[in-house]
Amino acid sequence: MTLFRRKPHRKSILRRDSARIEGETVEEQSVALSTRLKKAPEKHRARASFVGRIVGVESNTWLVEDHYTYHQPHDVPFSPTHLCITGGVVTTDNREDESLLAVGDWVEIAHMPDDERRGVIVHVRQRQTRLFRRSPGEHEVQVIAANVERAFLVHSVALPYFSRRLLDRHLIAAEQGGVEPVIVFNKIDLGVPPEIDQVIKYYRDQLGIPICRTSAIRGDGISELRALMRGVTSILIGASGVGKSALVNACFGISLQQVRAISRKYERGRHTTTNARLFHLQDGGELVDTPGMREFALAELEPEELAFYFHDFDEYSPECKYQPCTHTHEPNCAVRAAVERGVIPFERYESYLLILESL
Ligand SMILES: Nc1nc2c(ncn2[C@@H]2O[C@H](COP(=O)(O)OP(=O)(O)OP(=O)(O)O)[C@@H](O)[C@H]2O)c(=O)[nH]1
Ligand SMILES: [Mg+2]
Ligand SMILES: [Zn+2]
Repeated sequence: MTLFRRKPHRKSILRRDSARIEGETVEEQSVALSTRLKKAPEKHRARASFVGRIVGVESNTWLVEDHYTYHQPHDVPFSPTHLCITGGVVTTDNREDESLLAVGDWVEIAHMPDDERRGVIVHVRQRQTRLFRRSPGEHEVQVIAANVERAFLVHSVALPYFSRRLLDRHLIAAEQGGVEPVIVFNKIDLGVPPEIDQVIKYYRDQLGIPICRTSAIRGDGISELRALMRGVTSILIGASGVGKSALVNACFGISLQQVRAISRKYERGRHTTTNARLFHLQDGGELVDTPGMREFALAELEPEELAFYFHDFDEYSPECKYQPCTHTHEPNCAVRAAVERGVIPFERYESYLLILESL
């Protein structure tokens, strides 16, 4: 898979988070601290007493499993966690314009003096991969999860309706973040309409994306899904109501996550899961369940880069008369010709145009 190369990160960027340290005046202390830290970030990091991984979040508290506990074999899906906050100033090895913290991050933590189970996040380590989108109504890049290797892009046959456009966005986000995609087509017990089946097959046959057909209720495809989860950190993403949490429960064989019927009136999910949460699989590997995301606005993407993520265009785009070609209005565009011949489905090209317009 060709991955888009991004600009190198600036090391140890300082960030001030909403929770400020106490002091005479908050601003004064904060400014003084950052000035000091800019000169000696190592000193700041030296405060940390252990390393851990963020496995969940509850209001403003991050749930962190320490390195040692994290790497123990897991008979149960979760271990006791440290309740951590950000103590005013945090250094990070990641980009400044994206979420400071996300489930899956490896962080360095200082214990609270009076309580072993509480800590302050001092530093965020470099993310190896990150699944991100543009947060709704804001400009910040929202990291949905960090350091995940495989993303299950969950879509359902119906209830809610299957959206090819959302799938196309998911695929781009996975590639941008360096995460391997697997399409999970859930609720097959409801019957698979041939036209949707056709669409799904296109992604497997033309783009080589693995597909898992599942029914969380009946159990179809669950062992296949579990095999794909073994030994890696995976994440489930998809619109609310497609059955992500039901799949978590089916994979673990216990009721771990709350599952709720979709709204009859709107045929949409009810946003049952509210925060991302990481669980340990018994036979190795971790799985992150996430809240439903109906909107998936792409971030860090320039309009002229978009076509590179449509790999079914790859065969044709070198033949376009104008280079670079946006495949919209240019004469003698080989991609548009392929769409007219029907070798690239019109809906796929339409997805491209819609995303292009949104950028
Ligand atoms: N028929 C059928 N229903 C399913 C299947 N999987 C999940 N459901 C139902 O779909 C509804 C929503 O399931 P959830 O697991 O809560 O969906 P979710 O994707 O986690 O939704 P959010 O947490 O809101 O993002 C529930 O009523 C489930 O019982 C399936 O394979 N077949
Ligand atoms: Mg859920
Ligand atoms: Zn073209």
